[in-house]
Formats: sequence, structure tokens, C-alpha cells
Amino acid sequence: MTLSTIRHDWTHQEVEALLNQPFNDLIFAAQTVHRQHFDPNSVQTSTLLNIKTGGCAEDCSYCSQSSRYDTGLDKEQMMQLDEVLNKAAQAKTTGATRFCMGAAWRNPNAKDFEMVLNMVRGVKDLGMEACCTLGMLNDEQAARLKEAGLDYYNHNLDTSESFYPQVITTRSFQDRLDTLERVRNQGMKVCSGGIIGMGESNTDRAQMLRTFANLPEHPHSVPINLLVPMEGTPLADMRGKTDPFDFIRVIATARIMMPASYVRLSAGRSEMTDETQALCFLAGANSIFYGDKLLTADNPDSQHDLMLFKRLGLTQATGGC
Ligand code: SAM
Ligand code: DTB
Ligand code: SF4
Repeated sequence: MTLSTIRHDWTHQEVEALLNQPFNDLIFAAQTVHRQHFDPNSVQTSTLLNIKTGGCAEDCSYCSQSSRYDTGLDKEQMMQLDEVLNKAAQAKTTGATRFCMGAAWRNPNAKDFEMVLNMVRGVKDLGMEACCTLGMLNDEQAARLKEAGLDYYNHNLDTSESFYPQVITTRSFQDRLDTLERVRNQGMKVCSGGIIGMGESNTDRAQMLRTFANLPEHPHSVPINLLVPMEGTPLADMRGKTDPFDFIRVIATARIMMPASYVRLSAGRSEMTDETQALCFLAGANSIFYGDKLLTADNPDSQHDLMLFKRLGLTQATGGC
């Protein structure tokens, strides 16, 4: 079997052509590529925990945790080490192979950062993969996370470079690319993706995918989130405005462009039918967030996910990725 080539030289025209081809052709191509690189019936599961909720100074217009919007979310203190490790141990018993800790920060401060390092060490001691999403990192922070044993760092580009200024003004697209470079330079695995359904065009979606695929290395994991419209945010009224087929097209195109990466069907599953999720798996998604909660939003309950896996003959991947 010939493996599809790993390319970093996609043109915008090529990506638009992939994304906009007839749906059946796109899904067939994506599933074909998927089978060359992965077991098509295996899905990796990660569990998320928000270790620091709310009160964030950034103005990301999708986010319930920004202090700029009245979203009804209370700001909380950072969680204690033992609480976090109990949650990780619990996630392990449900079959999650990776524990991902998120914090509502623009970037970590010195004191909190030391505590995060202890959390990373604790998760590794449980025999799980560790992931963090803490905002922007400097070189030293990236090096220390690596030293503590962090496997993955999640930092999303969120959208295309052109649409980005309509979504976030307090940090630039380039700032995000710089953090990804620091993570890569330390030899940690990059988890980076975006959000569909913020009012972006198909051209923006193609542009975002092209940016990921033309990075020096494809992100190991590419989370594709469907916007969860949050009350009080500027994007609160976007509910139900995305055609599920358009979302599935993005998953399929990501799969074709980054054949060996894990494509994660991320936020927004609570609003999707089982049939839409099944099409996402057919389009090449092979990873999900598993557990009743994302950061602040609901996720399908684990029993429902297990039932869906059973109906589709999918198994939870046991190894890391
Ligand atoms: N504060 C850190 C940061 O922004 O990098 C880490 C946490 S932040 C919540 C992680 C990512 O979650 C965002 O970049 C965004 O892609 C995604 N996200 C946040 N709120 C979302 C929402 N309402 N719907 C879909 N995705 C969302
Ligand atoms: C990612 O791409 N999606 C996750 C994770 N990385 C950190 C976060 C989704 C957040 C959804 C909205 C919320 O829970 O507040
Ligand atoms: Fe803060 Fe992250 Fe939310 Fe932006 S996405 S407001 S940086 S928590």
C-alpha cells in the first residue's frame, strides 16, 4: 500500500478545490487516506480539565472565560494539585489515555506555573499522556514543561489569518505561531486547531487548514471545534448557523492534508446528532474529548459516547499517539 505523501506546500487553490468538491468524493478520498495511516475503527480519547476558570484578560469573542463579557461564569482560584490528580486518575479508569489541563490565562505567571509543572509530573506518574493549554509560552516555560514530561501543548490558531482580527484583538495570529514554534523547538507534540461557525467563509476555512499543513511539521493533533455559542459573548447568536456538512468537510480536508495527524472532533458534539458524529469519523476524525465536560461547556456524557462507539463498532485506542 502506498502511503499518501506528507506535504507542506499546499496552494490555496488546491485546498479550496479539496474542500468544495462533491461531498461523496471528498469523504471517499478522506477515508482512503485515513485507512493508509490509521486503524479506521479506533478512536483516541482525551479528558479535559479546566484547572483555572474565568477572569481571563483576553477578548476572544467565542469564550465564556473572558472577563470582558458578562457570561455569568464565576472566576475561580486555580485548582489544588491533589484535586487535579484525583480527576486524572478518574479519567484513566474510564479509558482516557491523555489528560489535558486548561487554564484561562493569556500566559502563565511564575507562581502558578510552578504548580502546573507539579501537575504535569503527577499526571505522568499515573502513566497517562499529559497535555496543557495555558496560553502563550516563552522559551523558558516551553523548556520547563518539556523537562517536567509534558507530551502535548495545545494552542489553537482558531481561524484564518484574515478573519482572526474579527475574533481576537488582544494577541496576534503571529503570537500564536510563535508559541507553536517554541513548543516544536522543545520537541513537544503540537496540538493546534480551530473553530468552525464563527461567521468565517469557506475561503477562511481553507486558509486556516493551509496554515496548519504548511507548518514545518504538521501538528500531531488537530482539534476541529464547532463553536459552542456562549451567552454574553459577541458570538452568542451563532447557534445553529453552521451546516453540519460544512463542518464534516473541514474534518475530511484536514485528514487529507495532514494524513498522519490525529484529527480531533472537539467542542460542539453535544449539539451534534450521532449521525453527524459518525460522518465525522468516516471523514477521518480519530480522536475526541471524552468526559461530561469540556472546559466550561457540556460534552456528551461518557455512557452515551460508549454506546455510540458500540453502535459504530469503534474501539477506544489504548496506546498513546
Ligand atoms: N487560555 C488558553 C488559550 O486561549 O490558549 C487556553 C484555553 S482556550 C479556552 C483553548 C481553546 O478552546 C481556544 O483557543 C478555542 O479554540 C477553544 N474554545 C474556547 N471556547 C470555545 C467555544 N465557545 N467554542 C468552541 N471552541 C472554544
Ligand atoms: C480545543 O481545541 N478544544 C478544547 C481544548 N482544545 C482545550 C476546548 C473547547 C472549549 C469549549 C468551550 C468551553 O468548554 O468553554
Ligand atoms: Fe482567555 Fe483562552 Fe478564553 Fe481567550 S480562549 S479568553 S485566552 S481563556
